[in-house]
Amino acid sequence: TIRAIIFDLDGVLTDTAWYHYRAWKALADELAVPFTEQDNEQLKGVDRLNSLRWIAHKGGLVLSAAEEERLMAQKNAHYLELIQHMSPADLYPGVQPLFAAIKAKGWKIGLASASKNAAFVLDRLGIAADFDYVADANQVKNSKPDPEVFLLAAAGLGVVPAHCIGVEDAVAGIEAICAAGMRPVGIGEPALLAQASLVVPQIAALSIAQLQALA
Ligand code: B16
Ligand code: MG
Repeated sequence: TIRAIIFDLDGVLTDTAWYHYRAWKALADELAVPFTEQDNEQLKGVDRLNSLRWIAHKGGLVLSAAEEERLMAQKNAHYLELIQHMSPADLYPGVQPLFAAIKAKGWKIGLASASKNAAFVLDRLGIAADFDYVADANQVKNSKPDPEVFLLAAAGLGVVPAHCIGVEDAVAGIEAICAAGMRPVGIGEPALLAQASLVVPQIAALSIAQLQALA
């Protein structure tokens, strides 16, 4: 039985992944570390500190705690600037009808995001009120692929993980869903998200019938 669908935010409901990429790219350029869109795939679902450390490691840089703080603040300021003008028009097509179908089934809707900016983005997208529970990076200690944020979302919804489906675009996110004991649905490349029970190219291609069939 399915009782809840728990969504990742960036790359599943909206394309903030692109804005994260642009903000990290600008920082990497400044640090003279080569950084491509392919590199950025590795950072999807990875929290801010671990993303910075990944880039520093790629460039062979060792950063002090103070430098890490400064660079994270700089990246986030740039990212916030980029997402200021987001609006309901930035919601991926298909999200609203899918949410309506989920509610019609009586299933709950949760969020499990590695972003500290999740609440702001939900607000800009005009979908904050659709969620029965929102779990984000402000509440958890361990970043995806650790299952903590998905487990927190399930607990907040009052649904046991075995009755939840998690929807993710990131490799680390699919791992987190599996580790939480939920059924994983991937958005993106089947080759990249091989651990998922079902992979669709974008959320518009995900039907309630496909979710029901995972029961
Ligand atoms: P912030 P998600 C993740 O969000 C992004 O995929 C990842 O690229 C980003 O580094 C992370 O949030 C942290 O975001 O700097 O805003 O706290 O995909 O788990 O919704
Ligand atoms: Mg994501």
